[in-house]
Amino acid sequence: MKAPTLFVFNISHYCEKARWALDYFGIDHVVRPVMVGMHRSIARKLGAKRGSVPFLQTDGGVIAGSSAIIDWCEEHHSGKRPSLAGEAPDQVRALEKRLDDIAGVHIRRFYYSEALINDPASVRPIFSDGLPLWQRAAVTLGWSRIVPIMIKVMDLGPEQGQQSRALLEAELDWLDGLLADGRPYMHGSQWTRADLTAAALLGPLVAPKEHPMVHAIVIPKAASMAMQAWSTRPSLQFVRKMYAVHRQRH
Ligand SMILES: N[C@@H](CCC(=O)N[C@@H](CS)C(=O)NCC(=O)O)C(=O)O
Repeated sequence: MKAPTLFVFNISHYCEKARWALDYFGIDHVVRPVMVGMHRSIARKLGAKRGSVPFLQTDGGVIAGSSAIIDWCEEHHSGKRPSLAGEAPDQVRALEKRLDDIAGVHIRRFYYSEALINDPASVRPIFSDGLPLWQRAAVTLGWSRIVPIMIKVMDLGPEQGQQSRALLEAELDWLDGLLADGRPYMHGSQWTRADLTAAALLGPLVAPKEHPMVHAIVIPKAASMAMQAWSTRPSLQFVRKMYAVHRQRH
């Protein structure tokens, strides 16, 4: 099998989720940062049903979306690492979906609503790192046109940022509550895809040292204050622990 290629935005926490799954299962792969704006046409050309990153180019076709990529890993790993499905796969998937749909979306909107509105230049480097030279130049020259599109597509703004902050905080309350009985993982006694998802999507709030990308993100003031205020929450201590124990890189 040829090593699959994972197409990513460096900044994307959903991409970190997919990358972590590939690393966890020990599946040799290439990580390829893709230029914002070109990602959809590349995905389409490869035959992906969805244009968002992450997508994984494999011998057998393209796999789009972090959950589908975990499914693919489950089918293609060498069997050396335990499955991430957990003891109750449907319940584990429901936890994963909740994290994908709420925490993942609102942590991103909270961050970009401050960073892209107040200091868009601080976001640009992470979108050009790792690209071929001409694409880096295109991102630099086109950034002032890319930013308003991102603002529109993600519905960013000061009010939206506050709204997302509140929704994110409610999800942290929920996760704190779930972990309050001292359980080691979100469901059952095994490390599952729900735990990996929680850690990858909330990782930017914690900036764990094992994270391959988060240290390149410039954190704006309100986000940084929230990170400090939330740092002792059980949910974020859990994220730190998941990175320390389970995030081996290959
Ligand atoms: N639920 C999807 C979310 C993927 C997603 O939202 N990706 C963002 C980057 S964080 C993206 O590609 N946005 C640009 C686009 O959709 O064109 C997953 O888990 O893969």
